[in-house]
Amino acid sequence: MKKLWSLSTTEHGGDKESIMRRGNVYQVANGYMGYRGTLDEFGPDEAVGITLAGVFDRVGDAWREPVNAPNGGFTRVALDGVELSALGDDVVRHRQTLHFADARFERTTVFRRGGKTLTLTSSRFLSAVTPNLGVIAVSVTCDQPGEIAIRTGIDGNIWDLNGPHLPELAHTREGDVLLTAGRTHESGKHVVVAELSSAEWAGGQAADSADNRNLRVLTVRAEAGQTYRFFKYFAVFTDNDRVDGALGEAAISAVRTAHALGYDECLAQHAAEWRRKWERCDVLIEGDDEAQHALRYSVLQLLMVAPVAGSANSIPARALSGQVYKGAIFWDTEMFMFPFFLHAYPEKAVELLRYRIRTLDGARRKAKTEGAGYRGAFYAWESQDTGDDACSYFNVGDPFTGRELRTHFRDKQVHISGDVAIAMWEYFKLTGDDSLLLEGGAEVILECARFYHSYLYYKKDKDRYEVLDVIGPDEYHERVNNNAFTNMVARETFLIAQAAVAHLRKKHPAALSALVKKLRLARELPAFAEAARKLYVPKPARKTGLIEQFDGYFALKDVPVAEVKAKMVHPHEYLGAGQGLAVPTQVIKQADVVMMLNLFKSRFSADIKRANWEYYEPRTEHGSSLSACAYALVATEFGNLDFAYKYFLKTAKIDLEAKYKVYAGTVFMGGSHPAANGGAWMTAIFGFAGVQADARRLAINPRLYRTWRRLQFRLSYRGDWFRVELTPDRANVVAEKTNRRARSPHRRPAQKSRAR
Ligand code: IFM
Repeated sequence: MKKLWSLSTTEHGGDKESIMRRGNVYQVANGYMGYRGTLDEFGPDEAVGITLAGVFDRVGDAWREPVNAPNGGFTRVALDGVELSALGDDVVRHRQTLHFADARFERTTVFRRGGKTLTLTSSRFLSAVTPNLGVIAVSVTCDQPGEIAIRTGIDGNIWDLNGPHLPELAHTREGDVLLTAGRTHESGKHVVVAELSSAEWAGGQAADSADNRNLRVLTVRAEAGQTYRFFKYFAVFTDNDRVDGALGEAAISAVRTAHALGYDECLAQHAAEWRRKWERCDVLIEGDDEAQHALRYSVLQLLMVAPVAGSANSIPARALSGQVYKGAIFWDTEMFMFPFFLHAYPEKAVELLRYRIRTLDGARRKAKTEGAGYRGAFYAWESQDTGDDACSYFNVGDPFTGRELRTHFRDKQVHISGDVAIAMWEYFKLTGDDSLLLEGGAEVILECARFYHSYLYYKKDKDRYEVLDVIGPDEYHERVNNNAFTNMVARETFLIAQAAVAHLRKKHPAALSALVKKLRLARELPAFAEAARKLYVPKPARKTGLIEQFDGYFALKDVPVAEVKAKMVHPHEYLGAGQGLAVPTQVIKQADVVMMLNLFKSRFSADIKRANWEYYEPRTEHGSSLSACAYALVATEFGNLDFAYKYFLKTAKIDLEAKYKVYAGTVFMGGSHPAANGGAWMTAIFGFAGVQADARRLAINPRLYRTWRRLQFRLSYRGDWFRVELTPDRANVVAEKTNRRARSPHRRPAQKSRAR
């Protein structure tokens, strides 16, 4: 049904925040860049942004952030000398739609001006075939004769949070192509945008390069009721692109090639590529349109921002929706987005991991320089292109005083390295492909283990290792000791390091000796085994089954979340850091112990999961978009499907309903939420479908939500593909014909979840 494949709104104006929000929700992206869902005539005041993946810049002392390209999609239409805008008073009707099937943004706005009605439509996509390319079709129709002037081309007025990153743009013209070029402030990286517009009608084109814009004016003496169409092709190239010759030439050639193909053919190729993506990755939910729509939107977001093949880029916490959170990559990627790619699009999972391999040196530098200085790899809490940490020591502003608050996200959230190692190993376990290990993945794992080994504290009287002075996933309690999640992740890293060594020893002994030699690790390796054995991990209490989040957590004030929030004096007040209201209490920001129960689900019984879920859930503020899905996932494990469903929907609709925090203290956090998108997918597939995979088997233990009549999806497992179709009374798993060892269809009655 069409409405399950699109998102529409008739809103076109409103306050800055709603315009910002629509920019996030209606963005299109292709992994190379993201184009916010803003309208053709908008400029920096309406937060137009073409955010480039993997291109970063810093101006002065401000935060380093991704670079937004000059806007090659700019168009303004004037009727009888008066420019029209959806923000003006002349709008009769407006509708904008994001088409999921081909990741395309469309708008239709009807204006009434001087007794004439003009309809403006445009259709925009970022090519899934040619990552540097954006294509737009624009049409105007007036019900009466009129003079129409269209200013279209490249807008060099760029919306930045901490710019300008391209301070001096050069606007030139090469024949029919407009070219705007700049260099980044910090490292002088070239960014070039070419644009070519072609009108279907014959008419004049005048150049117009005032106001830092590189435009042409297309004019037409419009006849009543006649539609005038033109097509825009723009291409962005930067020094990150590996091109032969000059970037400008590459950009010009890209738009000319696209123009020669024409809009329809560019769209046809793009749409065919999207059909292939959906064929692989769509999840069908029958019986619940709300869930279907929200989940499909979530999958669309993940597919749009997945890194381009060969880029070794990753996905920032706000994806490509702008510069918020410095365009940085957090643990969000490995823990919340990676599972989707691993199971549904392994080629993209590889890029995400290659990014961590590529930035290993940055993690090494961080380990050396952070705190007392450590060995191995301490991955950046907020990672950009080099892997050095973009997270500042004062990452939140106090809304009362405007002062910066010391936070320890950067120096104490040490679980990040283990999160990376776990993802690296998951890839090997679930695909059986050890090439990434050889490409640097094993080095990443060993360096992460080495980092933990140098971070551990040996407690002599207890003859055990402890992990002191950390922040777990719950960021409201800083500098705590023995956070269960962190300790578990650290221990897992040691175990994985040993398993990786064992695998290499068996299959690639020469590569192992070269690696051990390169890392000078021979004498440390036995210590990893000892660390795994003696590393203390808080256990469930015998009577209650409760796992203490960190040493002393249960002794904190036990007050309801509402009581803490009622004390807030400022709506943006941050509840953590030194003086935060949550600090002396058991109120936590996001799933922490519950996140651990989810990550290591096979190691805890349903009773333990239930006991901890019931304890921690009422104490969780869910102040992070990563929280609700962790609770949803664990709830499916012990059979609270109603709660799981509620949190599943909350996660899947986070951007659609805009129910998220926009400020942490004074820091603006708005943007899209790809980790929640991944969390929604995980809840559907691991939660309601009950998929669980390890190196030996792929198991399915369905526990469909009661209104769901069918849940259908494809999964990749150890190089093969399977179609899974679940109904309330059946589970069909069919091996695809193209699998290496084609299997016969396997049918069995659905097993009721043991937890129900
Ligand atoms: O990584 C998260 C963190 O867990 C909570 N604050 C926001 C970050 C980015 O999403």
